[in-house]
Amino acid sequence: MNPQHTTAVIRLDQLKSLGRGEAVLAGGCSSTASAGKSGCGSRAVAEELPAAIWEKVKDHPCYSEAAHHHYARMHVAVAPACNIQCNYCNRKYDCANESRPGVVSERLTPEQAARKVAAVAARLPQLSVLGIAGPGDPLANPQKTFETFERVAQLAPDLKLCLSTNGLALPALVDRIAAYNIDHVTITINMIDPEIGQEIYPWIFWRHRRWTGKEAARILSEQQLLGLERLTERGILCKVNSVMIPGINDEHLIEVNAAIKSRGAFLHNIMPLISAPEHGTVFGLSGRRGPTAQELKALQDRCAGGANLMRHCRQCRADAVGLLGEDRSSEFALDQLDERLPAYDLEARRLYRETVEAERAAMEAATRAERDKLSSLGNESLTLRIAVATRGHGRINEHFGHVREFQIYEVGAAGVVFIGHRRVDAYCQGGYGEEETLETVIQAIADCDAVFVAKIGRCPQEQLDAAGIAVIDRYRFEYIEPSVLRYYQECLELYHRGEYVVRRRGDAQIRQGAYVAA
Ligand code: CLF
Ligand code: SF4
Repeated sequence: MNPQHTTAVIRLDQLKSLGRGEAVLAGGCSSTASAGKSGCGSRAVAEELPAAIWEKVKDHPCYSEAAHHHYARMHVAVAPACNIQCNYCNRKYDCANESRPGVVSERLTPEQAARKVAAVAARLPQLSVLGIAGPGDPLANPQKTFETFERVAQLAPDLKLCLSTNGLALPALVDRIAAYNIDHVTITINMIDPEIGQEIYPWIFWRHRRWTGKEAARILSEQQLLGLERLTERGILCKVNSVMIPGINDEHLIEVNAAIKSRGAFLHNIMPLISAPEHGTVFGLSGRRGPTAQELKALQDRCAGGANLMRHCRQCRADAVGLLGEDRSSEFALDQLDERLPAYDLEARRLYRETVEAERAAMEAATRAERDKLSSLGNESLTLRIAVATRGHGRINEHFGHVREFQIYEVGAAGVVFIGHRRVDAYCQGGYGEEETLETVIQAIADCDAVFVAKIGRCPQEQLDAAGIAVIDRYRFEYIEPSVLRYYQECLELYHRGEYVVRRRGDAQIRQGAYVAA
C-alpha cells in the first residue's frame, strides 16, 4: 500500500486561515458512509456510536469523515517486500510526484521511522495516526513493521497505530497485532470469487512457493476473510479497501460488500483504479481504464444498505504525511531531520485536540440548526451537487485559482453528505490564470450545480457561468455544511416559484497520473 519546530497551539480564529491540504496511494492503504445515512460509519457523530468505538474513530482521519478536515496521518515506508502481485501495482516506480500503490521516495529503518514520527509530531499538532502501508505489504515484513510500532508507541503514546495489508499473512499475525495495540487494520479485498481474482493477481507467495491462477486467488481470498473474522472477533476496527476495476470486479464488489459486512467490517472503501501506461503496471500497459466519477458513485450508491462506505479516501502513498488532502512528505525527508529527537509535547497536542473538538461541536450545531429548518419538508425531488474550495477545517476558505482539490457535497431534503473529492492543478500560476488548466478544472466539476469559493477572478467566473456552474462566494470562510444547506433552501424557494433551472449534469473525470505535491 503508501513540516520545524513550532508545536504551536492553534486558536479557533487561526483555524479559519489554516489548512493546506495534500493527497496521494500505494502504499496508502486504501476507505464515507452512505449518503444520507447515519449510524456507524465514517460520517457518524458521537451520539451514534458506542463510546468505545467513538474513542477509536473520532480523531482518525480515515475512519471518520468529520475528522479528516482536522487531523493528519503519516505513513512510514518500512515494509519493502510484498508476498503477492497485483496487476495495478509496480513497486519499482519511484517518483516524488507520483501517488499510487507501492510508490515511495525513501525507505526507512524502524529507527529512522521513529525519528521521522518525532519530527512530524513536533511540527504538526494535528497528527493523530501513524500508519504502515508499504511500499510492499507490512505483514510480509513483520519484523520491521512491529519493531516500528513498538518504537513509536514508546515515543508517541497518544498516536493511534494503523496498518494496511493485502491479508495473505494476516490470520497468523492477529495475536501480534492485538498485542501491539494496533486498533485499526485495513485489508484490501478486491474479490471473493477466484475466477475474478485470477484476473487481478498473477501470483502469490504462500507456504514457501509461488501459486498462480485460480488457486492463488482462492488461497488469498480465504486468508483475507479469515483474517477479517479474527480481527473483528477481537474488537479491532477493520476497514476493507477495494479497487474498482471496470470490466473485472465492478459488479462483483456488491457481493464483496455483503461478505465483509457479515464478517463485521466497520467500513468499505471502494476506490477507483489508477492506471496509466507510464506507471508500468499490467493494467496500465494493457490500457485497462479506471472508472469515471459517475461510475464510481453509482457503484457506491448501489452498496448503500450494506457495509458503510468511506468516500473521502485520497489513495495515499506509503510515505504520505499531513491532512488527507495534502502531501507534506517532502518537508520531512530523512536528510532534513535533526539528529536529536525533538521533545514530544503531549500537552500542546492535547490542547490542539481540545480546540478542534470545540470547533467541531460548533460546526455540528450550526449544521443541525440548518437541517432542522429542512425537517418540515416532504419528498422534495431537487438535489444539488456542490464543489467546495477548501483548505481544510470544514470551511470554505480557498481561492478558486489556488484549489488543488475540490470537496464534493450532495444536498437534498434529507440533508447534506460528502460524496468525494476531485484533484486538479491549481489554475492560477504566479498571478496568471492558465486557460488550458481552467478547462481541466471545469471538467473535473462538470457534474456539479455550483462551486463555493472564498474568492474568484472575473475570467474563471465567466467560464463557469457559461458551463452552467453557479459561482457562490457569499459564504466565504463559513462552515461548509451549514452553508450548503442554506444555499439549498434558497434554491428550493426559487424552484417552488418555477425560477430555478435544473441543469443536466456532465460526467466528471477522475484524474489519473501525477499528483504534484504542494
Ligand atoms: Fe494510513 Fe490507511 Fe491507516 Fe489511513 S490511509 S494505513 S487507514 S492511516 Fe486513508 Fe490513505 Fe485512503 Fe488509506 S486516505 S489510502 S484510507
Ligand atoms: Fe503492490 Fe503488494 Fe500492495 Fe498489491 S499488495 S498493491 S502488489 S504492494
